[in-house]
Amino acid sequence: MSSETYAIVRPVSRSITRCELTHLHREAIDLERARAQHRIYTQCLQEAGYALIELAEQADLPDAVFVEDTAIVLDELAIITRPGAISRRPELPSVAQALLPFRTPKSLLAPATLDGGDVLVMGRTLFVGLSLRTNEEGTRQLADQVRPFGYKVVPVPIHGCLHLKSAVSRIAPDLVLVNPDWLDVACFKDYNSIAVASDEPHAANALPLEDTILFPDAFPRTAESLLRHGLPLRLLDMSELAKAEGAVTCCSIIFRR
Ligand code: CIR
Repeated sequence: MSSETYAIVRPVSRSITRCELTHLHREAIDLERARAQHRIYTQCLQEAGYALIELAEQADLPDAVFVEDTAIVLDELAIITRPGAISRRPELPSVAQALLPFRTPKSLLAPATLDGGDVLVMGRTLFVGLSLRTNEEGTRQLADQVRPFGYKVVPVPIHGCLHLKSAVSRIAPDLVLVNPDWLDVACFKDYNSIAVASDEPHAANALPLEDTILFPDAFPRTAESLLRHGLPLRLLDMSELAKAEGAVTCCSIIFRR
């Protein structure tokens, strides 16, 4: 447990039914169910010992629950992103405000675009997905901001999914969970990796907490494989947020004081 670890979260907006969708067809989202699922998610963060910073609901910003996309917070600095979806840019000021007591947030300038879901931090290496949301200029500006602190940025082209972290996520310091169909796994050759079950392409997004890994209950074969590797899982029903193309990393920004 670490009392010095924070998690920024935001309730599900009542307008989530109008969320951005890129690779999924629109399906009815049950707002109350989405909110109940999100409450359990935030409870898990609290149980892990993280201090919650709960932003106000942004009723008219459909995707505002997916705070991950709005900021990259490292030990030394925070960067407010410039999301590729214009509808998401009004989410930024409240996140920047919440970060002010901890970091002086830097920003990215047009024509850069970058979503937090495209940034996978593995120690001092930041893998950045080149996606429909994040462009090369976003990657370049991020690299310029973090280089003075000893971080290296590695661009990773992705295809078939929304964000880099739809295709790969960190489940332990030297271990990633990956969908090899959506990126070139050679980019992660310096790490151990576990592939998602071939019939569960959306299973590569997991969120490691202090003593457990948050993982959607929709992917039983991948979950079984993770358990076989001795990894502790906390299974969550994320069905409603998944219809908005969200998953477990998207709903929080976790950082140390
Ligand atoms: C969007 O398309 O922006 C939202 N509907 C989903 C964002 C999910 N965020 C994430 O994976 N980091």
